[in-house]
Amino acid sequence: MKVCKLHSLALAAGLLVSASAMAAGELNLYNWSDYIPQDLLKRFEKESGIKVNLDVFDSNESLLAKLKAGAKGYDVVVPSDYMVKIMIEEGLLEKIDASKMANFKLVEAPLNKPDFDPKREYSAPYMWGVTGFTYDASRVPGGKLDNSWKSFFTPPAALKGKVVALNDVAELYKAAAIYLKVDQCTEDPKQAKRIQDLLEAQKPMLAMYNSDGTIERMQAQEVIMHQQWNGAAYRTRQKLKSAVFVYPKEGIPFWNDNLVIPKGAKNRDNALKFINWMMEPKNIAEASNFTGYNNAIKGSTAFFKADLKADPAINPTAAMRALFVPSKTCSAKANSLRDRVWTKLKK
Ligand code: N2P
Repeated sequence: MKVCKLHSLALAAGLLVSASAMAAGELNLYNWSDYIPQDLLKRFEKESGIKVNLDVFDSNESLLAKLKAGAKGYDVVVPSDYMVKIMIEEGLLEKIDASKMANFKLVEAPLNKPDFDPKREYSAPYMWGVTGFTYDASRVPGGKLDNSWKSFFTPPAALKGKVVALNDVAELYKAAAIYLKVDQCTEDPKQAKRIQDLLEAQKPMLAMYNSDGTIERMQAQEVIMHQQWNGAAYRTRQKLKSAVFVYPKEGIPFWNDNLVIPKGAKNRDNALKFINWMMEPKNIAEASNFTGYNNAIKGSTAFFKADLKADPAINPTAAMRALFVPSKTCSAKANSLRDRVWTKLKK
């Protein structure tokens, strides 16, 4: 995307451009939608003199496609765990040695040495969370659904057309694999077919596949059930008290998102400054308070809003953590099976 377009986007989003900001240059941030508060970006602009332009995406796969298509002009982008690994392997990332940054000492284990980038040469942590589903208890038969992926994949007939799945192949495929007890990286066409059948059977129950606007869609009671990230679920509950976020008993995908610099970024120094700044407890806490997700920075919970700190969906108990299923980076064979399921499903 051209900088002028980014600029107008940022203006539309209400970011301030001060004279000093122009002097220190710019930072083009490409983040998930609704995933960083404008006020925090404004404060960064004020403290650093760097003007931030924000553009947004809705899945790891769209981010990858964008970078592979040769998008230039982004200085910081925000891939999840498995996608960091893919991007490293594809040579799409700058080496940033995040582990040598001043604030890196605050990164808690295990995210100081994650499998996808064990020395933190290319990435620094942003938020972490899980992907379950939310339902509106005031509108489901009997007021309660089983804590199982079954409730989402084969919902009660009364929910027909009132269920939404994320428009995200990785998230939907992983959830289906967990429910069916299939390896998320299966290379067996028979197992992939089982996932296909489950998703095809679910499709007539769905209103749509969409990863954006999940909070508003639930709060407006346009739909009754939504596959959702836990932070979005927390935000949904701020207005819709009857919203219940489910940690399915079969397991729940666990993810963590990361700040990285794409190869050839023009404002590398500003990007490094931003990444280190985001590892300050107060700054990352402000992002958590807005997004409703936890983070890996020691001392940040002291700045959390009380209800965020108290919410087990965000600060999970040991029993809940036992249900976490981390993402794996699958083989090309597994990915092509998965992508075929998706293409067929979306036809
Ligand atoms: C928020 C995006 C959450 C990121 N809209 C999930 N990895």
